[in-house]
Amino acid sequence: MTVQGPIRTELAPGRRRALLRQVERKLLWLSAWMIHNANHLRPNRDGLKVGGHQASCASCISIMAALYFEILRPQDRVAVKPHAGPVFHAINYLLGRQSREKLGTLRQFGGIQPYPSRTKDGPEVDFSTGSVGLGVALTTFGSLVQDYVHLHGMARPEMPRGRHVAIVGDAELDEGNIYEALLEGWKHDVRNVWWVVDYNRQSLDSVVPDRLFGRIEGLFRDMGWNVVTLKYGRRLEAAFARPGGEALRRWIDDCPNSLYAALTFQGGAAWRNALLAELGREPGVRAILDPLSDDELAALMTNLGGHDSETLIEAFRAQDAEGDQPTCFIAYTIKGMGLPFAGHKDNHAGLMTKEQMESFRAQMRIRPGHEWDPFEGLEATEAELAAFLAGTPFAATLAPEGRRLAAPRVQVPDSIAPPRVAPGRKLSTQAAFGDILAEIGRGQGEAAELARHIVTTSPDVTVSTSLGPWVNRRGIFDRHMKNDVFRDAKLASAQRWGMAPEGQHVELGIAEQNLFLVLSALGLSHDLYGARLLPVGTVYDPFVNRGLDALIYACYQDARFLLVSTPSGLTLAPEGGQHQSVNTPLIGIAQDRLASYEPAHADELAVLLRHAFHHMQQPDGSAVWLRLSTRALAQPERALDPAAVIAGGYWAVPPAAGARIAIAYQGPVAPEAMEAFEALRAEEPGAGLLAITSPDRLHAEWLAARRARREGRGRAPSTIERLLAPLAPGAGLVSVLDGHPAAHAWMGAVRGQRLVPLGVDRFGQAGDLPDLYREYRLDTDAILDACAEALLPA
Ligand SMILES: Cc1ncc(C[n+]2csc(CCOP(=O)(O)OP(=O)(O)O)c2C)c(N)n1
Ligand SMILES: [Mg+2]
Repeated sequence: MTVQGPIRTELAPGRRRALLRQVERKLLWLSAWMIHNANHLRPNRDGLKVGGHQASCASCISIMAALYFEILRPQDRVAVKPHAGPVFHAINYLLGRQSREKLGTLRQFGGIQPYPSRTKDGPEVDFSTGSVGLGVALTTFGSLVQDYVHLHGMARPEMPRGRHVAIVGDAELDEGNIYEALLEGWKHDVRNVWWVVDYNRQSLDSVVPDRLFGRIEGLFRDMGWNVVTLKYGRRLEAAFARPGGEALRRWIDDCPNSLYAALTFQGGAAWRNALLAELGREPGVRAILDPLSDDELAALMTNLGGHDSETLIEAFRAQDAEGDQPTCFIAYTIKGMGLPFAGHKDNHAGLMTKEQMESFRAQMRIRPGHEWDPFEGLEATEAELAAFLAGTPFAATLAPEGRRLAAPRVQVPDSIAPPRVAPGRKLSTQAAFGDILAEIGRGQGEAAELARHIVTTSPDVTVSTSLGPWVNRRGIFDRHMKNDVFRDAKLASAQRWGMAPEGQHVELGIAEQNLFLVLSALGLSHDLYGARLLPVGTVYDPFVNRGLDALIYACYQDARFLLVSTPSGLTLAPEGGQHQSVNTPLIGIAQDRLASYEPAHADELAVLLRHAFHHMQQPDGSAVWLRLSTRALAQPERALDPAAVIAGGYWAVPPAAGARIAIAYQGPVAPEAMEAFEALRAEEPGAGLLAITSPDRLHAEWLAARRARREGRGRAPSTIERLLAPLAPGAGLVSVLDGHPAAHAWMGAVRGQRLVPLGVDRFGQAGDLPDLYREYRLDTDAILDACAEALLPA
């Protein structure tokens, strides 16, 4: 059942506030009940604690209620702090966008995820959250991409720019990626971003230090943000205005966070003791405190800005009127507000006991059996509450298709030609990438539409990853026109770096997490802003690791982009061990929703680039990753089967039926493999040479085929099974790549053949390729030694 769409009627502002407070009560109840239900009302079959965060939810009820029911408009996009997921789902339930049945499935298989998930929780989730800090930063880049779409004339005419709002846990501000994003946002003059900090001064383990926020506030201001601090609610402000009130304010201002939290937990009597002990002789103070019951005193002392809907709404509205300057609201709150463990430092994962839940139920006036009823226990009539909900701006429909927009696909030419290489000239995959993209950048013929929708981005390695010629053709994106000073002064440079709103390259500072967050935002543009972009991000392969959590996060959200990581592996020879990537092929295999490739030659690269632009637009597609190199190789003349390159491998030289041995290579070690193969063939004429373009795709298809067979959904062999079938059952297979050998080692299990995997399993070091290939056993001799080993009788 969903809440029925009610009839719109106008409500007086005062009445709306009263109804909002009732809705807050409902959100507090529903979020706590969802978590309670998950923990206590379902059979526990494995003895594991289910968990949940009732205190984190309670902390931000008023903030979220004020935003969703008064401030947000349909075009706004929100990242909800991970542990407030249940509040978010309860809000959608009240708005008729979430079903009652689903609310009961929190943390259950197939049910609502603990932390809001775009891919699993449906179209209401704008940004997934969970790994703290990333969702917050993503709002900045989402806003930038929204501007990009508008400035390129790709936005829907009827859809205005929305604000990007993050509801932020205060501990999230310890994550470094937040500051990287702040700095990058400042450079790009990002607008329309609000971060609302649920400042409960508690994280998971403890109460946070008192002086921290002064520092953080200063940082925001330095980055051009407005900072609005909402420390006290209306009732406390009223008390401060009375005689003795200033002393009370001073006392609270000076009260250490941990003492304040402890008194909150202890309640009214403890507040009175503490206040009287320190302020009892201050004129006027007793007149404020004495008339209040313990409960009233506790309510007064916890009347913080983040729990006072009028304070919140007034501040949001005032900021709204100011314009589009990025704004950080620091809303003071109490973790667990309204629940028995309010303020307790250990409450992060605390759950109400069954007894506590029963008394909470009584307090909320919920009858047994009516726990999920949307209006149960509230004073207002159902009709009035329904009218209130219908009157919230956010309840309006964003687009006919809902909050997840549809964008037409971009036409990709049937094939993309590899660069022409003069006979005898060698070419690296990185150079070929630059050439192909530059050619697309001419925007000629069939590639015109493709060229318009590509957006490139790079963390300060634009030129060194070969994007320069593309950028020269398509320009750098900036919200404002900025001339290229060098060009204007007629100083020679290969790069033309004028910036303009119509530019198609987003130049980033060096922080790799920002790269992946920008790719996330660009790669969700079709869903969020209704315009399909084809993002291409370049980075040095070893530094994928530096942004890895943000890359995983992008994939988790099903963002669609092309990652080009180059140069890679030992081929960065003179750069030494910190620049030579080893583990990236394994990341490529392990990462879901990311199809990873390492071509050796330019013709393969051209096939894969075309595939990437196509694949990232398919409903069942994914992001694509190409691992490239600066090692120039002689280019073969041949007709390639694109499907084989895309599937992950093909026989460069097919083996004879029943062959005893084959060599498999991946990427820029192709010449060593080919040379070893020629020597091997002299003795083993039936030997085969296998070109691997993607151990990831081969492995994924192998698993999928086995799954299909197990489940009776067809018996077709996977590509790797087909490829290895001609070899003798006990054949030897030597595999080699410039990366960790485990990327290939699994192939021995496909048909039980004897695989000797060569690759790099230790830190690299500076050198030239002959030295390094010898040291790390990737050279021709090592491959031949491995062949001998593979041919030894078992
Ligand atoms: C990157 C990352 N590190 C650690 C965690 C585990 N964790 C979840 S919540 C949390 C503390 C959250 O505190 P805060 O952001 O203040 O949220 P609130 O107090 O509102 O619950 C931690 C450490 C996580 N989810 N993500
Ligand atoms: Mg906190």
